[in-house]
Amino acid sequence: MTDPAESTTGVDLSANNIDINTAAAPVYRQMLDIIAAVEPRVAEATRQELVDQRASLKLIASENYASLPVLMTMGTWLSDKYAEGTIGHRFYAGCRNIDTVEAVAAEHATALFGAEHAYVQPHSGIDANLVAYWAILQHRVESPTLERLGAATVNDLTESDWEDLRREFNRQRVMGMSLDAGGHLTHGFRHNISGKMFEQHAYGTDPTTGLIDYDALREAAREFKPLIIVAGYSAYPRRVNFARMRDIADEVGATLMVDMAHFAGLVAGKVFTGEENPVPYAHVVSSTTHKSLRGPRGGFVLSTKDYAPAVDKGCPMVLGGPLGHVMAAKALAFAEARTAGFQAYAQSVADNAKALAEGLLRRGAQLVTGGTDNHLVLIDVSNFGLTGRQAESALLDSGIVTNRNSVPRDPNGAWYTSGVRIGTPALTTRGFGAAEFDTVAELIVDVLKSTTPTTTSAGAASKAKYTIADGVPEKTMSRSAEILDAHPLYPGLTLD
Ligand code: DSN
Repeated sequence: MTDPAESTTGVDLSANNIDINTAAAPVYRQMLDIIAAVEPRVAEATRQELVDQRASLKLIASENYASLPVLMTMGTWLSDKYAEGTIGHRFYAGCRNIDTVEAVAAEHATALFGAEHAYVQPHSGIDANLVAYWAILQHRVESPTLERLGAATVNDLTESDWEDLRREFNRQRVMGMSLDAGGHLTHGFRHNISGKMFEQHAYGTDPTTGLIDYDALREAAREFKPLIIVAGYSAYPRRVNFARMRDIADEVGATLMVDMAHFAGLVAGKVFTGEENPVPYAHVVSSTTHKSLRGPRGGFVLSTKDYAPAVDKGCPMVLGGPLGHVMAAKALAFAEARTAGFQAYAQSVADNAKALAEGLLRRGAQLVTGGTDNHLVLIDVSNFGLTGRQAESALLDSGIVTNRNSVPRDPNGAWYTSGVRIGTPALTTRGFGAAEFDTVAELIVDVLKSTTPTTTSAGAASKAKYTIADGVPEKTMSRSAEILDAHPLYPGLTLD
């Protein structure tokens, strides 16, 4: 179980000798009054969001609750400053305070992850991946091309040299995990610019075990010869061996890029160590700050020294001006993640996911890969006769917030899907332990067993419509309220 002193704020309250949640209550009440004076609907939606988050079982694997100090740090005038460029090398005057917060955030990030370099400007995970891709392209393609053409910088290129360089960029290849195996759109898929920048080859998982088949991946990489191999996922419920991924990348001359957005908190919290820690093995690591890492909404990139100069060109190469207030909040989140309390939290996230998986399996749910050893579980809801969309909606009707997700070789495609993805980071922050997650498993299975697809006019089962047995949503919400009330979110923060 997470230490209660840290369970809902992320900071050691006793060390600060202050109850941050209670101290923040009048501040937030005044803040909402001030916002309401300009646009009451925004103030009301902000207040209601807290009410909603407090009252629901938040099980979206990519969400969490940041500490109040992290949230507060985002609401300052650091937002008002332009600071394109890097620390001490800006395109605008007057950036000394932005330099300070960016340097502090980078210092904490490098120490936390043991990285050679950290770039904390990306605004999101997609942005972090774009920075990483362009850094790899600059390092691996642009620099050698400039050298071959005898140019010191791109400014020295003639028009026909430019044509050469563009052709070099255009024929690059990337390998990423397939979407239905749990990969992410930004790993070379067509709904993201990465799918238009690169020729992509997806690697899947073994049809029997559901696990990454490293031998098959090696064979495919030998054949495809990618410039970049991307490891990382958003819906794969298992750990990855990054030493093996690096070995494959080295064999085929690829750069290993790891997108650790989902599991950064487990790396920071030393749950993923040795060959499961991507940082010593990847050339470039991208991430978000707001998922299991429990920081503000944003991204960052870690890299080896070799890639650092190219990574630092992120803004203005592919990013808008850095968000000073968010970099400041990232600094706080990284500092929080360096505490022993965060390590205990991260371990609980993984332990709770196991308890949730066991509770689901015991009650007849079918899980992709048969379980989990990270922070998420993927239920294949087809054995309840449902699509992922129906399951997601029925659970939401019952106060359980999840999201539908494809399962490997999903017959229902990416819109309806056959899966529901469930994660433990947020409710672990509220202090849920194994017993509470077992109750969560019971509630989920009750709802799924009580839901039936509606029959269409043609007599077939609808993929979207459903009915839930009378009283089940109400009963579920009342059971949830008992455990949620026992683990309040930001206790002491009263807004009425
Ligand atoms: N939206 C994130 C997730 O839910 O996994 C990734 O983009």
